[in-house]
Amino acid sequence: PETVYLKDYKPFGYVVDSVHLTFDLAPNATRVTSRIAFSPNPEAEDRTFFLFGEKLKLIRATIDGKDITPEITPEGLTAAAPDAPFIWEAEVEIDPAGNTALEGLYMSNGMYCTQCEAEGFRKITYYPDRPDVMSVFTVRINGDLPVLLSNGNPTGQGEGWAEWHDPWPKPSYLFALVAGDLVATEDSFPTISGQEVALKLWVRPGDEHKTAFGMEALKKSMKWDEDSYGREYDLKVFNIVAVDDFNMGAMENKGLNIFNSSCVLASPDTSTDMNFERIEAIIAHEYFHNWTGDRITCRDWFQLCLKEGLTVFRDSQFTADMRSAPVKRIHDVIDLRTRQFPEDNGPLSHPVRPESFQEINNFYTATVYEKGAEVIGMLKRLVGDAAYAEALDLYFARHDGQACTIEDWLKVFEDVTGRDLTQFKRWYSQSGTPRVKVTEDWADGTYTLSFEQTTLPTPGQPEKLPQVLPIAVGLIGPNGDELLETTVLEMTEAKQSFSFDGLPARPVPSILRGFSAPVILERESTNSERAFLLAHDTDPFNRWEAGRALAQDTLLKMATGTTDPDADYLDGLRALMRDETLDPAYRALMLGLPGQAELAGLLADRGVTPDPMAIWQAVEHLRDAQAQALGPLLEELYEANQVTDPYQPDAEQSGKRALAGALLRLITRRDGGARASALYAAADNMTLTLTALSCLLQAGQGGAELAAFYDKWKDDRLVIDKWFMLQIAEAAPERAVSVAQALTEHPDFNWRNPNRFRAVFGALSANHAGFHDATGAGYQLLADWLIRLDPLNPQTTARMCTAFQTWKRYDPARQAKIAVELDRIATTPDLSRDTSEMISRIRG
Ligand code: DPP
Ligand code: ZN
Repeated sequence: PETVYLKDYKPFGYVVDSVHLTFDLAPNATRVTSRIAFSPNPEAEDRTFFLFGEKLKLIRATIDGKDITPEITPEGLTAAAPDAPFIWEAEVEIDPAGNTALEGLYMSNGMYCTQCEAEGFRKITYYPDRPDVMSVFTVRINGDLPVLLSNGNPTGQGEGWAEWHDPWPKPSYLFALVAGDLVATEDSFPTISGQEVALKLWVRPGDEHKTAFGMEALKKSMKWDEDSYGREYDLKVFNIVAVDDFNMGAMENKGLNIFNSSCVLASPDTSTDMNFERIEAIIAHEYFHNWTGDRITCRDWFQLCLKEGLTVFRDSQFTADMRSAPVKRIHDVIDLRTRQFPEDNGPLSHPVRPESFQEINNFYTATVYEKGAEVIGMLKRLVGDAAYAEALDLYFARHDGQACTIEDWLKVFEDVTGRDLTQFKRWYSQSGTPRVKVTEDWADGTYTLSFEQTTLPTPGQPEKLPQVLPIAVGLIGPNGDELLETTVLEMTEAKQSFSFDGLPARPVPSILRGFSAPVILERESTNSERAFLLAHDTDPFNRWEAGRALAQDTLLKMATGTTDPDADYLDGLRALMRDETLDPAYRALMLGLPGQAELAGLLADRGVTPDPMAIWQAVEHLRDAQAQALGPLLEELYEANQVTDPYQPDAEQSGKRALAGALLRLITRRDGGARASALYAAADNMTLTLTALSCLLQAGQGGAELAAFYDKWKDDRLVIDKWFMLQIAEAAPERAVSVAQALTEHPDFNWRNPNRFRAVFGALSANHAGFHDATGAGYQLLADWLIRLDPLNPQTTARMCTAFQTWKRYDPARQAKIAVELDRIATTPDLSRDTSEMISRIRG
């Protein structure tokens, strides 16, 4: 496969002045007629007229009305075009019903829908399918279906047809079309300047009861973007459509967002508190793209973080405002450590702005998205809130309607602040997670913190340069009083010291407050110091971090020896659980432990080969110790955190349920499942039902409940996804693979549906000790199914290959077993470009 490089960027030889598309829908033979006005691009030298096009049957093509015979390859066509404005017309035939890759125009349960990001539009018609070619689209859809939607505003409709016009120039990846038997939940939103926007959330008949929450989330997002960023919506309608078969979470097509149904449909009966929170965030994310993505888009796909990092950052701010800011921050850091750190420190490591790729779909990663958002958070911390706001205003004013680069983005910050961001830009070009070693010194009332940063080599980048690190620090006196409020130290050198004078006593430092930089902090500390911070830190993130560090330390010792759980940790935990000033969601997080895969990574970092079973046992042992240490407090708090009001998925109620749920898991270790059974019987919402069921499964029970659950929900695909997932997630390590294997034989295992495939294999790979079963059966099962899915859906297959990315950390026997599976996948005939790129990078 061919590699594409950032350094090779060249503008397209022509500008697209307008696009008219006509779709004559038919499941296996849809006709797409395009009429495109091109004119020479004064910014470009090369006038090669190449249009991307894949899996298209060209019926006819004309330039200025004259038939032409272009040269056609599997990637596109080349034709002789005038060095003057001209009209291109083409008619192609495509096969939506046969499109299992879910890219381009495809069918899902009888409805037509599209996914064009990143390079799906070329499967719809011949086009300069690249984000820097922006144009105004007019679309006519002819089809015998009641609802026919495209981007922009509706301009006409009748029996079997509809026309749409999108006045905002856009790249083809933001094109969308939906046609089907759909019903809408309708509402409206008055924008700040008084424009009334019609809001419609389209679903299949039968799903109407799951739209209310999404609609509210949309209105909150629209309001928030006006209030926080001064961004107003710019069309008469905003459509959202829920689709069952979708590779990603959702897509920000201009005026017509298309969502994986799991990321928009919600009801108390069928969705958990976590689902609600995630849906609210994704609706916000896609809506926010209207300005950061659609109005201002990316020049090329290397700049993906320009829209994704910024939009993730914006949706995190939104969730922090709607719910609890500290809880959101902790969730984000857990997610970063779970998904991004392994990527950044393994064979798939790549910069936030990659410099080459074979298949762009493989770069919709935690690094581009989540580390990309962290980079913006650091920038904001460095320049301050006011300058950040000013820079964003300038960004919108200067670049509206353009396809931009990271250079454009950083320039607005330089212009507003007068700062030189040359060194900061390394965050975009250098891959790998910086490690920051901290040492300290105390003499004559002066306290000195010394930092040393290093980043290990990553693929293609043997040498690393120092990065700009905003390190938020506070100092706490021996009596627990804060001696220094949060102060941001700006580290730019490889080694740097910062001193604090006039202190009455040697302080305890609270470093990297709010996780002010996405780094790995390495500091010698004692458990009594951690316990002190757990009790006294004023920064809620670092307070949680102190508890986590205690848990981590004790788990790592337990996983490699026969130590007992640490008493400081258990004492500290008990004190916190009693602290009624702490909100329940926060206390629930305090009960959490580092993930088992994360622990394996930490051991590998310390030069110890992780044993997945030993890690699992250590976690089990510590859970038992938590249950023991909290004793009767468990029941007491469980009772105190019952929600008696009618169900609401808001922060307050969800926090209580999260705490009660975490407590119930511990109670189950003591009562053998009696309480969990009672809860299962009484539960009147999905959050409680799943809490109870997972407790029962963990206790080795729940067979009857599982069967009853299936009977009750067998017609609800999203709930049945949970049923698949839960059984594998909660299976004991020695059973996980056989449970997953049995579920692949279940009649409801529709493996062509990405959600169902992920329910099984996402859960299996997340069951750390189960997936890494010493027999290698987990590796083999996953590889079998990746090989099977690849010819149908390369994108979802390639994504799931990441389950193997950490393989080099394990023992030689496991590595050998994984190597066999990686070879087997790599040598599969006709392997997709997506999967072959992933496997070759993972093999290293
Ligand atoms: N651009 C989408 C999103 O992140 C993913 N295709 O919202
Ligand atoms: Zn996005």
